[in-house]
Amino acid sequence: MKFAYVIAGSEATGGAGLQADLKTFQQLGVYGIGTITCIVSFDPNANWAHRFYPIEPRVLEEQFEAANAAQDLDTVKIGMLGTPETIDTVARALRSKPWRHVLVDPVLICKGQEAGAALNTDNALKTQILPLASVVTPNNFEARALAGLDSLTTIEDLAEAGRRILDLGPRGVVVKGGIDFPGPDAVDVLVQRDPTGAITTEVFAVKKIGEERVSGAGCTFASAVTAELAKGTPLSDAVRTAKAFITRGITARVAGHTPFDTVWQGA
Ligand code: PXL
Repeated sequence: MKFAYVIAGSEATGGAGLQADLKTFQQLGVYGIGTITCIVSFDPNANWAHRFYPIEPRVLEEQFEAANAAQDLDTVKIGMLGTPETIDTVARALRSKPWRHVLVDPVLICKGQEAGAALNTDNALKTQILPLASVVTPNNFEARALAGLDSLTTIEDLAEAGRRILDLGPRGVVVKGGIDFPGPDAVDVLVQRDPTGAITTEVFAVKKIGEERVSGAGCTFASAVTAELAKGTPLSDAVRTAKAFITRGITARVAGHTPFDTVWQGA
């Protein structure tokens, strides 16, 4: 059995966060184990405003202890952390043992949330979590924030953002253009630094499936990469598989009474 571990937030509608991560792990044939950092419960009577509850650090540590006592985990995905205190706790836990892969999905805001609400959280993520990452998967907004660039409108911009984020420590960065990227294609750029220090760039493009955001897409993509890495797949092939997986999941998206459709991992 191959195991994939995720440290992320619970999302009450089932569309994103830990729920999307575990569904993705299952679908890609790895045994998923999750540790909850926070609960996002939303308010359906207030336009689905985010209601956010951090998990007490001690409870987070206990989950980490139990997960890692139960199985020999070496591949972890980090999703939404939420507060500087949670980031401290997760950074300490990650440093307590060696990992083969630490994939960080740098969730800065959720769809529909106000941008820039929590600058201290963003800064803590950048200074404490990113240096522990082997792979980072920022979306267009997160890549601009982390790379300090105003706009990403060309493939070269995506690659430049990726190179700047490589300087924060990871071996690989997948910059996702998403629907904000101009043109008919959903373009992702993988930038990797090999052991000799040489930087390679690969472009993954498929036709966009509409121009609407789909909830859980980022979480699902990052957990698909994580599941593949857990199986021993090289990063470039893991990204290719994850891109095909999210393309199928978005094509088969599920509507609800929520502002955004959500990914169907079972497609
Ligand atoms: O899609 C980003 C995201 C990640 N994790 C959790 C979330 C969201 C967005 O709502 O709630 C827990």
